[in-house]
Amino acid sequence: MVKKEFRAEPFSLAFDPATTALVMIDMQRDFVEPGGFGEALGNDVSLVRTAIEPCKKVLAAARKAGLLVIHTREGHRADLADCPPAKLTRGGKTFIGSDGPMGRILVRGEKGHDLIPELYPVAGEPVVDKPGKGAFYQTDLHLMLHTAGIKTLIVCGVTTEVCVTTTVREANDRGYECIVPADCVGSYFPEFQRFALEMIKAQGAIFGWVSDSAAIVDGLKS
Ligand code: TIU
Repeated sequence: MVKKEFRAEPFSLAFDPATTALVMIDMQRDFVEPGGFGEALGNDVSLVRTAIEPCKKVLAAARKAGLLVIHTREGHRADLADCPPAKLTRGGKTFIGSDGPMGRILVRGEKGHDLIPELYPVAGEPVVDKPGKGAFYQTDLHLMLHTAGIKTLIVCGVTTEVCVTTTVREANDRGYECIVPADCVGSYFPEFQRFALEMIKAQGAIFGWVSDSAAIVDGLKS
């Protein structure tokens, strides 16, 4: 066991690179580029694009340190049979499955559903397709992490208060220790970004730890 530490709040997090994975949540065109799901919902995607550069640094450091790296994508089958009506239609409006400039919104195989080129997976990095907001719901993520003996998760991606924190809560209940670098997660709502991060680390790390990209890179190098 190699004992290392990430600087974090509310206190440092001890980790072993052999049992630590980086989970990159939904860094898809549909959320971070114009013309996708995020913009269709009325959001300004420039607000979440700030996470891209810090994510690049953490991804490079994780690859160099030999960490397991897993990417997730939110999306649905082309026939939408895995998209419950409660998710499909909101207030009479349907976005998922409708045509957009990057193909059918949030549908697997379409351009908008793909991961952004800046953070594209390399050979050997699993990609988890998820129908929900949480990355554990109806996926094989837990099985892969458990099989690899993973105990600690570095969780990056978008959006902070939706898919990132849903996944952190799911992971925490399954026994993983999660650390979220604040500059590597993005929200369309600055106040939600702030409070989502506050909630994770409150009450003595009730769901996990909050840090930043520099602390993750330093911790992996140390
Ligand atoms: N709308 C929004 O903020 N997020 C999502 O719908 N999905 C993810 O966060 N990936």
